Amino acid sequence: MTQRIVLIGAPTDIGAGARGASMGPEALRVADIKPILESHGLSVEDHGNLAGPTNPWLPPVAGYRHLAEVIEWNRAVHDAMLAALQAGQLPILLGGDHSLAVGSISAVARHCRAVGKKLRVLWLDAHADFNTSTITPSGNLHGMPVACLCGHGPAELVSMSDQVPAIEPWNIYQIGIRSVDQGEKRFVHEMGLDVFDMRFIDENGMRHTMEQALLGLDDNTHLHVSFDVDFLDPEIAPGVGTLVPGGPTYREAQLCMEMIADTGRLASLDVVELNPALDVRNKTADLAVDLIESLFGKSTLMRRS
Ligand code: HAR
Ligand code: MN
Ligand code: MN
Ligand code: MN
Repeated sequence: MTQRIVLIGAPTDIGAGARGASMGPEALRVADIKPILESHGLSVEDHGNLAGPTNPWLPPVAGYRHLAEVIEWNRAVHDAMLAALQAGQLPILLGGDHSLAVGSISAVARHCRAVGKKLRVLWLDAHADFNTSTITPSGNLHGMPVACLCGHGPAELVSMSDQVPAIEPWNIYQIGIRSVDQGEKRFVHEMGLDVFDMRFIDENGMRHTMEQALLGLDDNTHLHVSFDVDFLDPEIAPGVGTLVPGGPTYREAQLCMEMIADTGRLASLDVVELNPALDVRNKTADLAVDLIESLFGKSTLMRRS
C-alpha cells in the first residue's frame, strides 16, 4: 500500500529565542519537498498552513515566554496531526519551532493508544529540550517540549493528549545531543531519558547508535521522528537559531535517516527549527529535504537485504 503523506505547515516562531522559524514551511516547499518525495513514488498532499497568533515578542512571564500563544498553536497542530493519523495518513509537520512537538506528539500518542500501537519517538536534536519554568535559562518554550510530554510543564500543554503524561520517558530516544543546561542535565538524569549524545556517537559510531535506538521495533510499533534541524553540524546546516558545533556530519546524518527508513516503521514526522532568515541560499532547507528523502527510503543503490 502506498503511504499517503500529508504536509502540515505551522508557520510560527512563538517558542523560539530568535525570529524566523515561522518561514520554515515555505522554505521547505521552495526546496521542493513535495515533488521530491513524489519522485520516489510516494503520494503527497500539501494541506497548506495552519493559522495561529502572531509573535508579540515579549519577555518571559513566570518562566514562560508567549505561553498563551504556544498553547494555541499546539492545539491547532494537535488537531491537524490527529485528523491525518485517523485518516490513515502519514503526517509531516513543517515547523515552526520545536515547541510544536507537544501538540504533534500528544496527537501521535493519543492515536497510538486508540489503535493499540506501541510508540517510539526518536528525538534528533542538539538540545535535550527538557527544561521547566524553574530551571530554564531563557523561558523559551522550544527548550521544554520533552519535559511537557513527560508530564512536567504548564497544565494546558501537559494535558494535550488523552492522558498525563502523554508519553513515558522510555518511549523516547534522544540522538545528537550536545547542549544541555545545568538544571536540565540533572532532570534528564532523574527522569531516566535514553540519551545518545555526541560523545556516545563519537565513541560508538552512528551505526551502533542507531542499532540501539531502533532495537525492539516490531510491526505494531508507530515510529515518530522529531527532527530538529539543529541536530546537524552548523557547518552543513547554518539556517537555525541555535547553532551548536560538533553535530553529525552529512554522512552520519544520512546513515541515521537510512537506518530509520530500513525499519519501515516511520509513521509521523516533525521537521522543526529551520530558520530561513539565518540560512544561506536555502541550503539548510535543501539539506533537510535531502535527508527527508533518505528517511523515506531514497538510497544510492538498490540494496540486498
Ligand atoms: N536549552 C536552551 C533553552 O532552554 C536552548 C534550547 C534551544 N532549543 C532548541 N530546540 N533550539 O532544540 O533555552
Ligand atoms: Mn529541539
Ligand atoms: Mn535544538
Ligand atoms: Mn536529494
